[in-house]
Amino acid sequence: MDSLFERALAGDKRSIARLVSEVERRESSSRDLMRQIYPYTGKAHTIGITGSPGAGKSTLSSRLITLLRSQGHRVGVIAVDPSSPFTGGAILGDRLRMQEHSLDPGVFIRSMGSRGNLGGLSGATREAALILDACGYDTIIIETVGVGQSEIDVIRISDTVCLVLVPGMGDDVQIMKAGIMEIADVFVVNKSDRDGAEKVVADVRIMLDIIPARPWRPPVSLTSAEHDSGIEEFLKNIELHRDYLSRTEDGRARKLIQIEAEVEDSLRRDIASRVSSAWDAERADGICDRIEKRETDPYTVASDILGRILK
Ligand SMILES: Nc1nc2c(ncn2[C@@H]2O[C@H](COP(=O)(O)OP(=O)(O)O)[C@@H](O)[C@H]2O)c(=O)[nH]1
Ligand SMILES: [Mg+2]
Repeated sequence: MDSLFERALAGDKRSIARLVSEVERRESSSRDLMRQIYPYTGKAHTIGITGSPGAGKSTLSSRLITLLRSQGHRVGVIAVDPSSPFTGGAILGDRLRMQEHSLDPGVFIRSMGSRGNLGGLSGATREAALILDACGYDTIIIETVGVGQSEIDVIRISDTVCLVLVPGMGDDVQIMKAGIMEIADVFVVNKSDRDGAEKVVADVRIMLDIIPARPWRPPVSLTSAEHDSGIEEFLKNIELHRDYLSRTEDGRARKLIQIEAEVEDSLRRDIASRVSSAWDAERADGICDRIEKRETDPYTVASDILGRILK
């Protein structure tokens, strides 16, 4: 075991940060690291917090951290934000909102851009969460902007998915967005200090009555992260879901979804990197000129490359 890993396991934040940077770079060397780490994982409860930008995910996370810390938990936070490579602003916002926890040795916070990360959240975020799990953070919060594919991905890396809604944002649309109802384990209507929050709660409950009932009925929390209200009940709902998972087949099914995703992502990543290096070599060799002259064709070239990769 290398000493960096040893120091990280002992809780040294700088070493943990270096490990996370290593998986974030997505180099093939990180695979060996993950192999070493994996046996130490599987203990943490992972909470995914998703919802539109500005819904209050970071503010809520910060409140949750305070509460979890008061109960003696060690908390890891990974904030994923697709907008970060362009503006940097959102990440700065997340940092500021969670700043008060940055000196707490029992809290580890990391922002990650999701740029270029095939499969959105998967990959680097999962591996970062596994690192935090191995390093003794028993509760891990993954904050992700709910756009496009990422909210669907969040189920592949979280035990409990929390969907944050707010009044005045075209709520029906927020709720109806494909797949959202199905993946949320806990609903949170934040900004209860604003008009219309109760209406959103009622709308969510109506929606839950309409969709086919499942053994776990997602509870709906009403919070004002800004005014620190409703956070205890929100956390209680998360804990109810965690307990539900621990005593039912649904819990095992969720774990299997995550494991399948781990293998599949790793496989895809491996194949993708081999394809691109084989293709780069072929291209540098002038294969496109040969195709243009009709000496060969794209289909033969592709299957030749694949044949060589799989050999
Ligand atoms: N009025 C009100 N504003 C809030 C509440 N929670 C968060 N905010 C504000 O909403 C803005 C976005 O919050 P942030 O946590 O960064 O949202 P995120 O993009 O989902 O992470 C910030 O200006 C917060 O201060 C709340 O409960 N009520
Ligand atoms: Mg945020």
